[in-house]
Amino acid sequence: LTGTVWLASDIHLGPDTPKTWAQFSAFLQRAGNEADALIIGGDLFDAWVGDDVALNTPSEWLANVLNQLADTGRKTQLYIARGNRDFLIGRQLCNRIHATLLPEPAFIQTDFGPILFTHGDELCTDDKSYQRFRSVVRNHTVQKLFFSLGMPLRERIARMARQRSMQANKTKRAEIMDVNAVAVKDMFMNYDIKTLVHGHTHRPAVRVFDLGQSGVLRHVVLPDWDYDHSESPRGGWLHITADTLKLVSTTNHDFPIFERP
Ligand code: OKV
Ligand code: MN
Repeated sequence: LTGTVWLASDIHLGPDTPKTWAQFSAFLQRAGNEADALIIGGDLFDAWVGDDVALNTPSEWLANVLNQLADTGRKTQLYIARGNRDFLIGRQLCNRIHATLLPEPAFIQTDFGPILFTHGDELCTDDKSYQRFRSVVRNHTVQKLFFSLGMPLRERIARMARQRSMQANKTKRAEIMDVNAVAVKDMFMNYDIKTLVHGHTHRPAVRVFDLGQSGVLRHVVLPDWDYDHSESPRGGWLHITADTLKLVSTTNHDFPIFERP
């Protein structure tokens, strides 16, 4: 990708997130005008039970979202990655919004240099119960079974899964829900990269590790968006050009900023 690349993740849109949508909608408008490429790094939607359900009978809020994403996709190169919530996103949605589906992880060639992007949930290896859930719902056979069910049943299963997960998260310690340091280090080593970007943990940061002769490692964590349920409304994105890699906040510029060199 050449030029200005914007990267945002964990917007968590749903039927009850009008304020978050308003913020993200304004962001999409800007991205269409100011960015050459926009990457949505997973969890655009807080729940996703299949492209067929969403696209055949979209509710009013979703129709709005899809139309504006499609507008953005016509103006600027749009890429989308699956997250841990909307992991059932497929080609139908991508075609509808003029987006390219990213693999996981995704190698992204930018003017700043090569970047490895992954949503981030597979790096949370300390959360054993989540990793169990993940391997079940990502299983091909289980997904085929899920897709064979009608929309009302899929919605009911999804609602139950969300309720159970909310209960489980109440008793989990915060450290467990962060990325595992070894998993992050393995990612840098195995893919031989200097810049790793992920979202998911809702702990925005740009961490720079000085390797001396070998340069620096950059570990970027994207912020989540929440203007509807949080007492500290927030959102933001990663701005990438040839000489800049910085987190930009929708509300205040309270993120650490690093520019080259
Ligand atoms: C997404 C998460 C709910 C976390 C279910 C097979 C199976 C897919 C599914 C159901 C849930 C996605 C699709 C949702 C993520 C949750 C709760 C916790 C931590 C099956 C294939 F096995 F039941 F048949 N699902 N939905 N969670 O509501 O979008 O990521 S979801
Ligand atoms: Mn996530």
